Amino acid sequence: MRRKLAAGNWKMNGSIPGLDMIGALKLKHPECPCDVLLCPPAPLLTHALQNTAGSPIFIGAQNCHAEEKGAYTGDHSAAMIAEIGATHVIVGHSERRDAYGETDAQVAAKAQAAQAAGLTAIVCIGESLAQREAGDALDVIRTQLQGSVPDDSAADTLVIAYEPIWAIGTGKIPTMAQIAEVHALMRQELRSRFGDSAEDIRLLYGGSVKPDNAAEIFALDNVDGALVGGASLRAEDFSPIIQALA
Ligand code: G2H
Repeated sequence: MRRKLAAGNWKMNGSIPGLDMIGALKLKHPECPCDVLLCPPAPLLTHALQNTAGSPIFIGAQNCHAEEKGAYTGDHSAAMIAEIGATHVIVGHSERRDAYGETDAQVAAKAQAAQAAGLTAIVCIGESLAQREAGDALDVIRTQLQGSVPDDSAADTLVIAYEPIWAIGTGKIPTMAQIAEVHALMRQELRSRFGDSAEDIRLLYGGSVKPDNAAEIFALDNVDGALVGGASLRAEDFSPIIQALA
């Protein structure tokens, strides 16, 4: 049985006062109905960890370097994220693939580094609007999944987030049939690669998840939760999404 996951990706948003929303979530979720993860910007990670001490909320980073250490100004390693007590890291978000030219191979290397450091890697994949309109979405997903997920991934250190690029921050979402189709494909691809353990890998949907569409998305087969951007910044938006997973 896969435990559902509500993951918040704050991107380059938030502040120390903004972390007060964690307190609001704690009050509302003394016993979490699902796993809850927040990924604030790196400078806020230690503050977020202090805020969640004693609570069931996990804290993760939004990126890591594939190397353990070295002359990589501005970067941080997976081991550093793990050392401060964070448990997850997002890799391969389309905003990083786009802005920094991250390739599937680089994403796989980051995911591998994360897993080696004891973190759970949340590997993001998703097609562009042009790819969707050209009828290539499933091929793109298959290729990204193959190239971005390390071969030796264990199910408990791997989460896949399907985020169609055209749905990110736009308020548009795919049809439920499209989401279900991609998630079924991902499960099938993972099954052929990892066998029975693929049943334990959590598959998230991401892209304009809001309180008013969460329940419908979460009712779909193979959707084990969401990677939520804008709606994870405020407790009043994120709480109903968490509740929709209960
Ligand atoms: C997709 C998502 C979070 P939003 O990037 O990963 O953002 O929910 O704002 O579309």
